[in-house]
Amino acid sequence: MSFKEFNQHANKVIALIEKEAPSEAIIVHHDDADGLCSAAVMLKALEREGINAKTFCLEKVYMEVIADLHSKESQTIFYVDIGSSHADAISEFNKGRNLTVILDHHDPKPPKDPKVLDLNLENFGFKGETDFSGATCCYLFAKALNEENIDLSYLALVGSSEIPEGFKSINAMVVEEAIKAGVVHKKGKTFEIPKLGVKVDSLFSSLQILGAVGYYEGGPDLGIKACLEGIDAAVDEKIAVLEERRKEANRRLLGRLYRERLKETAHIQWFDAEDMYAGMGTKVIGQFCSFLSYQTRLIKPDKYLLGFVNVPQEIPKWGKLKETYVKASVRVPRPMQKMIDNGKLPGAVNLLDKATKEFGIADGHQYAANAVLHANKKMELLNRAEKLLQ
Ligand SMILES: [Mn+2]
Repeated sequence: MSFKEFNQHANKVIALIEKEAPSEAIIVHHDDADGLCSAAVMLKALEREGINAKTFCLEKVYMEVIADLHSKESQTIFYVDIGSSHADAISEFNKGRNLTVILDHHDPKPPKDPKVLDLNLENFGFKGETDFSGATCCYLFAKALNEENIDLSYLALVGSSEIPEGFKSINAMVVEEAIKAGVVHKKGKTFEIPKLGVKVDSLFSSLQILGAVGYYEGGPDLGIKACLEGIDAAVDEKIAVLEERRKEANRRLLGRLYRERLKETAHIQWFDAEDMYAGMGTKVIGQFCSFLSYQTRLIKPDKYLLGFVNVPQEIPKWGKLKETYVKASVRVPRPMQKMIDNGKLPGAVNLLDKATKEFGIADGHQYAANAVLHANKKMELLNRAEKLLQ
Protein backbone atom coordinates (compact mmCIF):
# COMPACT_ATOMS: atom_id res chain seq x y z
CA MET A 1 0.00 0.00 0.00
CA SER A 2 1.48 3.30 -0.99
CA PHE A 3 1.04 6.72 -2.47
CA LYS A 4 1.70 5.23 -5.93
CA GLU A 5 -1.32 2.99 -5.48
CA PHE A 6 -3.44 5.97 -4.48
CA ASN A 7 -2.48 7.62 -7.77
CA GLN A 8 -3.31 4.49 -9.75
CA HIS A 9 -6.76 4.36 -8.13
CA ALA A 10 -7.24 8.10 -8.61
CA ASN A 11 -6.50 7.68 -12.32
CA LYS A 12 -9.06 4.87 -12.59
CA VAL A 13 -11.67 7.13 -10.98
CA ILE A 14 -10.70 9.98 -13.32
CA ALA A 15 -11.16 7.65 -16.31
CA LEU A 16 -14.68 6.83 -15.06
CA ILE A 17 -15.50 10.52 -14.72
CA GLU A 18 -14.17 11.22 -18.22
CA LYS A 19 -16.31 8.39 -19.58
CA GLU A 20 -19.45 9.89 -18.04
CA ALA A 21 -18.33 13.40 -19.08
CA PRO A 22 -20.71 15.22 -16.70
CA SER A 23 -21.32 18.94 -17.17
CA GLU A 24 -22.49 19.26 -13.55
CA ALA A 25 -21.59 17.73 -10.21
CA ILE A 26 -22.50 17.95 -6.52
CA ILE A 27 -19.87 18.39 -3.83
CA VAL A 28 -21.10 17.30 -0.38
CA HIS A 29 -18.73 18.67 2.24
CA HIS A 30 -18.21 18.99 5.98
CA ASP A 31 -18.72 22.29 7.85
CA ASP A 32 -15.29 22.83 9.43
CA ALA A 33 -12.25 24.57 7.93
CA ASP A 34 -11.00 21.30 6.43
CA GLY A 35 -14.41 20.66 4.87
CA LEU A 36 -14.53 24.14 3.36
CA CYS A 37 -10.97 23.82 1.96
CA SER A 38 -11.84 20.40 0.53
CA ALA A 39 -14.92 21.83 -1.21
CA ALA A 40 -12.91 24.79 -2.55
CA VAL A 41 -10.24 22.49 -4.03
CA MET A 42 -12.81 20.33 -5.80
CA LEU A 43 -14.95 23.27 -6.94
CA LYS A 44 -11.94 24.89 -8.64
CA ALA A 45 -10.52 21.61 -9.97
CA LEU A 46 -13.85 20.62 -11.54
CA GLU A 47 -14.34 24.10 -12.97
CA ARG A 48 -10.98 23.66 -14.73
CA GLU A 49 -12.34 20.52 -16.38
CA GLY A 50 -15.47 22.36 -17.50
CA ILE A 51 -17.67 20.81 -14.81
CA ASN A 52 -20.02 23.18 -13.02
CA ALA A 53 -20.28 21.97 -9.43
CA LYS A 54 -22.70 22.91 -6.67
CA THR A 55 -21.57 22.69 -3.05
CA PHE A 56 -23.73 21.26 -0.28
CA CYS A 57 -22.53 21.52 3.31
CA LEU A 58 -23.60 18.92 5.88
CA GLU A 59 -22.74 18.90 9.58
CA LYS A 60 -23.52 15.21 9.68
CA VAL A 61 -24.42 12.41 7.28
CA TYR A 62 -28.18 12.50 7.90
CA MET A 63 -29.63 9.32 6.44
CA GLU A 64 -32.84 10.98 5.17
CA VAL A 65 -30.78 13.62 3.32
CA ILE A 66 -28.42 11.05 1.80
CA ALA A 67 -31.34 8.83 0.79
CA ASP A 68 -32.95 11.77 -1.00
CA LEU A 69 -29.71 12.88 -2.69
CA HIS A 70 -29.04 9.40 -4.10
CA SER A 71 -32.64 8.69 -5.14
CA LYS A 72 -32.14 10.68 -8.36
CA GLU A 73 -30.37 9.16 -11.38
CA SER A 74 -27.09 9.86 -13.20
CA GLN A 75 -25.51 12.55 -11.12
CA THR A 76 -21.83 12.82 -10.26
CA ILE A 77 -21.47 13.20 -6.50
CA PHE A 78 -18.33 13.99 -4.51
CA TYR A 79 -18.11 13.61 -0.74
CA VAL A 80 -15.23 15.60 0.71
CA ASP A 81 -13.94 15.49 4.32
CA ILE A 82 -17.09 13.47 5.06
CA GLY A 83 -18.60 10.20 3.87
CA SER A 84 -15.93 7.51 4.36
CA SER A 85 -17.36 6.36 7.69
CA HIS A 86 -20.78 5.98 6.06
CA ALA A 87 -19.73 4.55 2.68
CA ASP A 88 -21.79 1.44 3.44
CA ALA A 89 -25.01 3.43 3.98
CA ILE A 90 -24.26 5.70 0.98
CA SER A 91 -23.86 2.52 -1.14
CA GLU A 92 -27.21 1.18 -0.01
CA PHE A 93 -29.02 4.39 -0.94
CA ASN A 94 -27.14 4.77 -4.22
CA LYS A 95 -28.07 1.33 -5.61
CA GLY A 96 -25.73 1.73 -8.60
CA ARG A 97 -27.38 4.97 -9.74
CA ASN A 98 -24.71 7.69 -9.39
CA LEU A 99 -20.95 7.83 -9.77
CA THR A 100 -19.95 8.76 -6.21
CA VAL A 101 -16.38 9.67 -5.27
CA ILE A 102 -15.32 9.99 -1.62
CA LEU A 103 -12.22 12.05 -0.71
CA ASP A 104 -11.95 11.89 3.08
CA HIS A 105 -9.69 11.07 6.05
CA HIS A 106 -12.18 9.74 8.61
CA ASP A 107 -12.19 6.01 9.45
CA PRO A 108 -13.43 4.31 6.26
CA LYS A 109 -16.04 1.58 5.93
CA PRO A 110 -15.87 -0.36 2.65
CA PRO A 111 -18.45 0.75 0.06
CA LYS A 112 -20.80 -1.99 -1.19
CA ASP A 113 -21.71 -0.41 -4.51
CA PRO A 114 -19.11 -0.50 -7.35
CA LYS A 115 -20.21 3.02 -8.33
CA VAL A 116 -19.22 4.32 -4.89
CA LEU A 117 -15.43 4.84 -4.85
CA ASP A 118 -13.52 5.80 -1.72
CA LEU A 119 -10.07 7.33 -2.29
CA ASN A 120 -9.42 7.89 1.44
CA LEU A 121 -5.64 7.53 1.86
CA GLU A 122 -6.28 5.31 4.89
CA ASN A 123 -7.04 2.65 2.26
CA PHE A 124 -3.45 3.10 1.03
CA GLY A 125 -1.60 2.79 4.32
CA PHE A 126 -1.73 6.35 5.71
CA LYS A 127 -3.32 7.64 8.92
CA GLY A 128 -6.17 10.14 8.71
CA GLU A 129 -5.53 11.37 12.26
CA THR A 130 -1.95 12.50 11.61
CA ASP A 131 -0.75 12.13 8.00
CA PHE A 132 -3.33 13.95 5.87
CA SER A 133 -6.63 15.83 6.00
CA GLY A 134 -9.74 15.81 3.81
CA ALA A 135 -8.30 18.78 1.91
CA THR A 136 -5.00 16.91 1.34
CA CYS A 137 -6.91 13.99 -0.16
CA CYS A 138 -8.85 16.39 -2.42
CA TYR A 139 -5.69 18.20 -3.44
CA LEU A 140 -3.88 14.99 -4.40
CA PHE A 141 -6.88 13.89 -6.43
CA ALA A 142 -7.07 17.34 -8.07
CA LYS A 143 -3.39 17.12 -8.99
CA ALA A 144 -3.92 13.70 -10.56
CA LEU A 145 -6.72 15.31 -12.56
CA ASN A 146 -4.62 18.25 -13.74
CA GLU A 147 -1.06 19.31 -12.80
CA GLU A 148 -2.21 22.93 -12.90
CA ASN A 149 -3.99 22.31 -9.61
CA ILE A 150 -0.66 22.56 -7.79
CA ASP A 151 -1.71 26.18 -7.22
CA LEU A 152 -4.35 24.80 -4.78
CA SER A 153 -1.71 23.12 -2.58
CA TYR A 154 -2.06 25.87 0.06
CA LEU A 155 -5.61 24.66 0.76
CA ALA A 156 -4.29 21.22 1.75
CA LEU A 157 -2.19 23.01 4.36
CA VAL A 158 -5.04 25.20 5.62
CA GLY A 159 -7.34 22.17 5.96
CA SER A 160 -4.59 20.11 7.61
CA SER A 161 -4.14 22.76 10.32
CA GLU A 162 -6.76 20.80 12.31
CA ILE A 163 -4.11 18.11 12.91
CA PRO A 164 -2.36 18.92 16.23
CA GLU A 165 0.86 17.09 15.26
CA GLY A 166 1.61 19.51 12.42
CA PHE A 167 2.47 18.64 8.80
CA LYS A 168 3.79 15.08 8.76
CA SER A 169 4.05 12.24 6.23
CA ILE A 170 2.05 13.14 3.07
CA ASN A 171 1.46 16.65 4.38
CA ALA A 172 5.20 17.20 4.73
CA MET A 173 5.48 16.29 1.03
CA VAL A 174 2.72 18.81 0.17
CA VAL A 175 4.53 21.53 2.17
CA GLU A 176 7.68 20.87 0.18
CA GLU A 177 5.98 21.05 -3.22
CA ALA A 178 3.92 24.12 -2.25
CA ILE A 179 7.08 25.99 -1.24
CA LYS A 180 8.94 24.86 -4.35
CA ALA A 181 6.09 26.06 -6.59
CA GLY A 182 6.00 29.41 -4.75
CA VAL A 183 2.39 28.81 -3.63
CA VAL A 184 3.34 29.41 0.03
CA HIS A 185 6.32 30.99 1.80
CA LYS A 186 7.50 30.00 5.26
CA LYS A 187 6.66 32.73 7.75
CA GLY A 188 7.63 32.01 11.36
CA LYS A 189 5.65 29.01 12.54
CA THR A 190 3.15 29.29 9.71
CA PHE A 191 3.08 30.00 5.95
CA GLU A 192 2.11 33.05 3.94
CA ILE A 193 -0.19 32.54 0.94
CA PRO A 194 0.98 35.36 -1.39
CA LYS A 195 -1.94 34.98 -3.81
CA LEU A 196 -4.45 35.77 -1.05
CA GLY A 197 -2.29 37.94 1.21
CA VAL A 198 -3.19 35.82 4.24
CA LYS A 199 -1.44 33.31 6.46
CA VAL A 200 -2.36 29.62 6.61
CA ASP A 201 -3.19 29.68 10.35
CA SER A 202 -5.34 32.81 10.21
CA LEU A 203 -7.32 31.58 7.18
CA PHE A 204 -7.88 28.34 9.10
CA SER A 205 -9.29 30.20 12.15
CA SER A 206 -11.59 32.33 9.97
CA LEU A 207 -12.96 29.27 8.19
CA GLN A 208 -13.63 27.46 11.48
CA ILE A 209 -15.95 30.30 12.48
CA LEU A 210 -17.63 30.80 9.09
CA GLY A 211 -18.46 27.12 8.64
CA ALA A 212 -19.39 26.14 12.18
CA VAL A 213 -20.99 29.24 13.69
CA GLY A 214 -22.30 30.56 10.35
CA TYR A 215 -23.71 27.23 9.14
CA TYR A 216 -27.32 28.43 8.99
CA GLU A 217 -26.58 31.75 7.32
CA GLY A 218 -24.44 31.04 4.30
CA GLY A 219 -21.14 30.82 6.21
CA PRO A 220 -19.89 27.74 4.34
CA ASP A 221 -20.22 29.38 0.91
CA LEU A 222 -18.56 32.58 2.15
CA GLY A 223 -15.76 30.38 3.48
CA ILE A 224 -15.30 28.54 0.18
CA LYS A 225 -15.11 31.88 -1.60
CA ALA A 226 -12.55 33.09 0.96
CA CYS A 227 -10.50 29.94 0.28
CA LEU A 228 -10.17 30.88 -3.38
CA GLU A 229 -10.23 34.68 -3.31
CA GLY A 230 -9.14 35.71 0.18
CA ILE A 231 -10.98 37.46 3.00
CA ASP A 232 -12.54 40.80 2.07
CA ALA A 233 -13.85 43.44 4.49
CA ALA A 234 -17.45 42.13 4.37
CA VAL A 235 -16.37 38.60 5.32
CA ASP A 236 -14.12 39.98 8.06
CA GLU A 237 -17.08 41.85 9.51
CA LYS A 238 -19.28 38.73 9.30
CA ILE A 239 -16.67 36.70 11.18
CA ALA A 240 -16.54 39.32 13.96
CA VAL A 241 -20.34 39.27 14.33
CA LEU A 242 -20.47 35.46 14.43
CA GLU A 243 -17.64 35.29 16.97
CA GLU A 244 -19.35 37.80 19.25
CA ARG A 245 -22.66 35.93 19.08
CA ARG A 246 -21.00 32.67 20.02
CA LYS A 247 -19.06 34.25 22.89
CA GLU A 248 -22.29 35.73 24.26
CA ALA A 249 -24.03 32.32 24.11
CA ASN A 250 -21.01 30.69 25.80
CA ARG A 251 -21.08 33.31 28.57
CA ARG A 252 -24.79 32.74 29.21
CA LEU A 253 -24.44 28.97 29.29
CA LEU A 254 -21.40 29.09 31.56
CA GLY A 255 -23.29 31.40 33.93
CA ARG A 256 -26.21 29.01 33.97
CA LEU A 257 -23.96 26.03 34.71
CA TYR A 258 -22.29 27.88 37.62
CA ARG A 259 -25.75 28.56 39.08
CA GLU A 260 -27.37 25.19 38.39
CA ARG A 261 -24.28 22.93 38.25
CA LEU A 262 -24.15 19.90 35.96
CA LYS A 263 -26.39 16.88 36.43
CA GLU A 264 -24.64 13.66 37.41
CA THR A 265 -24.88 9.91 37.15
CA ALA A 266 -22.26 7.57 38.62
CA HIS A 267 -19.82 8.05 35.71
CA ILE A 268 -21.18 10.98 33.67
CA GLN A 269 -21.67 14.71 34.29
CA TRP A 270 -24.02 16.35 31.82
CA PHE A 271 -26.10 19.39 30.84
CA ASP A 272 -28.62 20.32 28.17
CA ALA A 273 -28.05 23.61 26.33
CA GLU A 274 -31.38 23.12 24.49
CA ASP A 275 -31.85 26.18 22.22
CA MET A 276 -29.18 28.42 23.72
CA TYR A 277 -27.14 28.24 20.49
CA ALA A 278 -30.12 28.73 18.16
CA GLY A 279 -29.06 30.02 14.76
CA MET A 280 -25.51 28.68 15.10
CA GLY A 281 -24.18 25.40 13.73
CA THR A 282 -24.21 22.54 16.22
CA LYS A 283 -20.42 22.24 16.14
CA VAL A 284 -20.31 25.05 18.72
CA ILE A 285 -21.47 22.67 21.48
CA GLY A 286 -18.33 20.58 21.00
CA GLN A 287 -16.12 23.65 21.22
CA PHE A 288 -17.91 24.70 24.43
CA CYS A 289 -17.52 21.20 25.95
CA SER A 290 -13.79 21.28 25.17
CA PHE A 291 -13.50 24.61 26.99
CA LEU A 292 -15.63 23.31 29.88
CA SER A 293 -13.46 20.22 30.31
CA TYR A 294 -10.68 22.52 31.60
CA GLN A 295 -12.90 24.43 34.08
CA THR A 296 -11.81 22.52 37.19
CA ARG A 297 -14.02 24.62 39.51
CA LEU A 298 -17.10 23.45 37.66
CA ILE A 299 -16.48 19.90 36.52
CA LYS A 300 -15.39 16.65 38.18
CA PRO A 301 -12.06 15.24 36.94
CA ASP A 302 -13.28 11.63 37.04
CA LYS A 303 -16.52 11.68 35.02
CA TYR A 304 -17.20 11.84 31.28
CA LEU A 305 -18.50 15.28 30.32
CA LEU A 306 -21.57 15.34 28.06
CA GLY A 307 -23.52 18.26 26.60
CA PHE A 308 -26.76 18.14 24.60
CA VAL A 309 -27.96 20.78 22.16
CA ASN A 310 -31.06 20.87 19.96
CA VAL A 311 -30.45 20.38 16.23
CA PRO A 312 -32.49 22.78 14.04
CA GLN A 313 -34.69 20.88 11.57
CA GLU A 314 -33.72 23.06 8.63
CA ILE A 315 -30.85 21.86 6.44
CA PRO A 316 -29.61 24.78 4.30
CA LYS A 317 -30.01 24.14 0.52
CA TRP A 318 -32.07 21.02 1.21
CA GLY A 319 -35.18 21.43 3.37
CA LYS A 320 -36.59 20.29 6.66
CA LEU A 321 -35.64 17.06 8.39
CA LYS A 322 -38.64 14.87 9.17
CA GLU A 323 -37.24 13.78 12.50
CA THR A 324 -36.22 15.97 15.44
CA TYR A 325 -32.67 15.44 16.60
CA VAL A 326 -30.35 16.49 19.38
CA LYS A 327 -26.60 16.45 19.34
CA ALA A 328 -24.61 14.99 22.22
CA SER A 329 -21.01 16.05 22.60
CA VAL A 330 -18.63 14.14 24.89
CA ARG A 331 -15.27 15.22 26.30
CA VAL A 332 -12.91 13.30 28.56
CA PRO A 333 -11.34 15.33 31.41
CA ARG A 334 -7.56 15.15 31.26
CA PRO A 335 -7.03 12.88 34.36
CA MET A 336 -9.20 10.18 32.71
CA GLN A 337 -7.37 10.19 29.40
CA LYS A 338 -4.56 7.93 30.65
CA MET A 339 -7.10 5.34 31.74
CA ILE A 340 -8.51 5.29 28.22
CA ASP A 341 -4.99 4.88 26.81
CA ASN A 342 -4.48 1.93 29.19
CA GLY A 343 -7.75 0.35 28.11
CA LYS A 344 -9.28 0.72 31.60
CA LEU A 345 -12.05 2.98 30.29
CA PRO A 346 -13.77 3.09 26.90
CA GLY A 347 -12.86 5.95 24.57
CA ALA A 348 -15.45 8.69 23.98
CA VAL A 349 -16.35 7.56 20.45
CA ASN A 350 -16.68 3.88 21.43
CA LEU A 351 -18.90 4.80 24.35
CA LEU A 352 -21.18 7.02 22.22
CA ASP A 353 -21.26 4.56 19.36
CA LYS A 354 -22.47 1.74 21.61
CA ALA A 355 -24.82 3.94 23.65
CA THR A 356 -26.59 5.32 20.55
CA LYS A 357 -26.77 2.14 18.49
CA GLU A 358 -30.08 1.97 16.54
CA PHE A 359 -31.00 5.62 17.18
CA GLY A 360 -27.93 7.75 16.52
CA ILE A 361 -24.83 8.36 14.41
CA ALA A 362 -21.60 8.75 16.40
CA ASP A 363 -18.31 10.20 15.14
CA GLY A 364 -15.05 11.25 16.71
CA HIS A 365 -12.00 10.14 18.61
CA GLN A 366 -10.90 8.75 21.98
CA TYR A 367 -11.15 11.96 24.05
CA ALA A 368 -13.72 13.88 22.00
CA ALA A 369 -16.78 12.58 20.20
CA ASN A 370 -20.31 13.50 19.26
CA ALA A 371 -23.51 11.85 18.17
CA VAL A 372 -26.73 13.04 16.59
CA LEU A 373 -29.71 11.11 17.93
CA HIS A 374 -33.48 11.23 18.00
CA ALA A 375 -34.56 13.94 20.44
CA ASN A 376 -36.59 11.56 22.60
CA LYS A 377 -33.60 9.27 23.23
CA LYS A 378 -31.52 11.51 25.51
CA MET A 379 -32.29 9.58 28.69
CA GLU A 380 -31.84 6.26 26.94
CA LEU A 381 -28.38 7.36 25.81
CA LEU A 382 -27.43 8.30 29.39
CA ASN A 383 -28.85 5.07 30.83
CA ARG A 384 -27.11 2.91 28.25
CA ALA A 385 -23.78 4.71 28.64
CA GLU A 386 -24.03 4.36 32.43
CA LYS A 387 -24.71 0.62 32.09
CA LEU A 388 -21.73 0.23 29.74
CA LEU A 389 -19.50 1.96 32.30
CA GLN A 390 -20.57 -0.11 35.29
MN1 LIG B 1 -11.22 16.95 8.36
